[in-house]
Amino acid sequence: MDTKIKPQLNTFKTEIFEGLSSFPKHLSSKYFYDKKGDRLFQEIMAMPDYYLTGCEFEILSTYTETIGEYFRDRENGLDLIELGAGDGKKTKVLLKYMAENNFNFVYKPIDISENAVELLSNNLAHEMPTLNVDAEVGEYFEVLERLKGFNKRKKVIMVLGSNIGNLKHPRAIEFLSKLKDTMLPEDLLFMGFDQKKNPLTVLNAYNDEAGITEAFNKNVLARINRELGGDFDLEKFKHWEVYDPETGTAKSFLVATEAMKITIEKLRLTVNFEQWETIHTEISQKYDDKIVNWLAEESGLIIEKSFTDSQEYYKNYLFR
Ligand code: AVJ
Repeated sequence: MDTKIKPQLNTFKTEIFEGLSSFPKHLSSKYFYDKKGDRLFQEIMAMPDYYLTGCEFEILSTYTETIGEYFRDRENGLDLIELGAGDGKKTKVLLKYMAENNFNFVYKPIDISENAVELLSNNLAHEMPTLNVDAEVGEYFEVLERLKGFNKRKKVIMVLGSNIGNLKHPRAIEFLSKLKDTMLPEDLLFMGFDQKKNPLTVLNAYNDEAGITEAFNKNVLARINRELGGDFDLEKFKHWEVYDPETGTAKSFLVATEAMKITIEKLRLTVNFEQWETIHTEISQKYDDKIVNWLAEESGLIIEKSFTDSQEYYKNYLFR
């Protein structure tokens, strides 16, 4: 474990240093996810305003058999690799179908949060004790190389939750192209993309009154305080969400409500904030068929099929 944590800590330090020294300031949303962040994200997924989880759950529950049968290989079985598995709540619908219908498969959940991977492994060991699970901690671009080792039989790569939405289009294309490079002709990629819709519906998903999204957004500052000896006063930052219906990009910011000087001991860094200065923390991209077609084309992937929920808020695409 130690060897896995150290390089991650260094990336964390380097990226925080870089982001807070830039103008305008930015911090990556991948750093939301520690024990506290995972718990906040679970609360977000349970909020009615955060429609994404319910929509994808509906899709997976409605089309379980169709999706599952695309995955099946009767001869050699398959490896089911999930990037950003989180709590696995939605995936379990498919896992149960596969387990009950004699699929021969290994489930390999990968997540950037060590805490999430540990909780999911323990949960599956209890709930589905016969399931073959091989969990791992890692971030997307880091685990891509390792996927090439899975070419002994069919593999299905899953990325649910519209997690790809955290990447701007050029980076998404880079990610999809690299996934494609690990895929053999029989392999599949199953991915969730939140769709463009009433702008207010999107905005409300990232702007709850209870302040759960705010706390989630601020958790990156809390982590800097906890792990790097920072002295951010979280009360002095405001969560701000914008959604641009033309580009389909939802963007999160933390806005400094007064001028201040922050010190981060372990980075030997002081950061000055002007009043109303921003830190950009996350994008949550929304898509339509045209954009997904374009992303697929640019990455050399072919859309085999897509599935949507009854409100057409969300889509899961099957690529080969
Ligand atoms: C897990 C990246 C898909 O962007 O919708 C939820 C994270 N951020 N509320 C998203 C998130 C604020 C979420 N993803």
